[in-house]
Amino acid sequence: MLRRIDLIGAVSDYPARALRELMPRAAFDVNEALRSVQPLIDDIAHRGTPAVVEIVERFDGVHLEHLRVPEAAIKAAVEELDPDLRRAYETSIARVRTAHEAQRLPDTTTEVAPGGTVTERYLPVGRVGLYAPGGLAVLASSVIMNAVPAQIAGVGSIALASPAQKTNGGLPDQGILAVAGLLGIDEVYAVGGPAAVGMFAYGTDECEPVDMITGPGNIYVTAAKRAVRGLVGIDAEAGTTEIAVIADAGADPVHVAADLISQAEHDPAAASVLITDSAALADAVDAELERRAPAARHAERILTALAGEQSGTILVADLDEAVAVADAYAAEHLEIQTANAREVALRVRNAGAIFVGAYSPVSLGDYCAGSNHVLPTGGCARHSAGLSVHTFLRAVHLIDYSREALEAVAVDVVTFANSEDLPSHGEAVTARFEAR
Ligand code: HSO
Ligand code: ZN
Repeated sequence: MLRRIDLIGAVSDYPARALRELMPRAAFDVNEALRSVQPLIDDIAHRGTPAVVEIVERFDGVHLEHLRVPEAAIKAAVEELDPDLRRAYETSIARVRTAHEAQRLPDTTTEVAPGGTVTERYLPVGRVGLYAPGGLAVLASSVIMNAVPAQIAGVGSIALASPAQKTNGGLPDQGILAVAGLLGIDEVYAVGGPAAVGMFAYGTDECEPVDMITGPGNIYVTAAKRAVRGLVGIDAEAGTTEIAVIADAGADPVHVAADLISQAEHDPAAASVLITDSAALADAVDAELERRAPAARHAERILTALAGEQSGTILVADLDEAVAVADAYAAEHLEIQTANAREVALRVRNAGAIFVGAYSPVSLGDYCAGSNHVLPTGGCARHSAGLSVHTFLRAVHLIDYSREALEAVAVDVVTFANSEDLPSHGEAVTARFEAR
């Protein structure tokens, strides 16, 4: 079922880059998408609301009288919530809040020299635009994962945009509206795709511009975020979902197969990767995939994803090689289904999030673990982390030196400045100590 890549005993033969290139991964060409997206963004920058309305009409087939969703519609979505679904939403919100509260950072002041301090002050971004996709992926859970860290960081103004749904009278999806209501977000726009990104970045007469845009989306949303980056901050570029599983001979093939299928369910381009030192386990997982995948509700998508070049089984000699491969792949989600799973997990350097042992599947993290599910894809876990309270904070230094503290270090500033042929820098210090 999964194609096999045999690296048994050979992992350390490859230099880092060559090993990375052996990993199953599909090309993701954001710049190509940018060519069609840039004109839309430019149009919104110039014409504002009428451009947004036209783009929404063209791509989502909905004519909007107003971009903003009436607050009554958000209240109604909460009131109409099925009680079981409401409990699930509330469990998710509560756990994500609990886990993310721990990410808050206190301001810290360090005395660098007598009378000279540097204070690290964490300031929240002023206004954030959150994007929640529609299409294949109307994911209310992603609203929770974006909004809760922003709220805990202290972001004062949070707006949400999600595509107008023909099936919901031109409003965004009911689940998205209900979650917004439960989170206390009342500024919601029925705008999707690149139009939402353009609206947030440039602002229109109906929507104040934001300072930062976060939230997942398809390749066109990602391209739009790339187009406005710099004017506003953005979170990491989100690609298609990935799961990698390190499993040994003792792993349960049913768990492994079910988890590989769970993320393949997102998208025909999703990646499901098994890393194992046991050919018997690989065979058993394949057999289980053959059994389960065709019976799944989204069988077609899943089978396409599993058969794609981005998915596969990587055979290795032992767990050391498995960890080296996992580091080279740098999965968005990495599961460890081995003996001493926690010990193995602690050896991994590169992954968006690591799920330890038999009872921590990725889908727990997608909803109710408390962890964040907005994670780096496409190997970006080598240099980036998932969404967190830190995403919405800026560390600002406060520099506070007394006269004596400055005088004590003046000679070094002058010497350093002169060495860079910038003597006025030094004079800005010495001018303070000259007799006048
Ligand atoms: N696995 C997705 C998030 C998600 N799954 C939302 C279900 N709903 C990317 O981490
Ligand atoms: Zn998922």
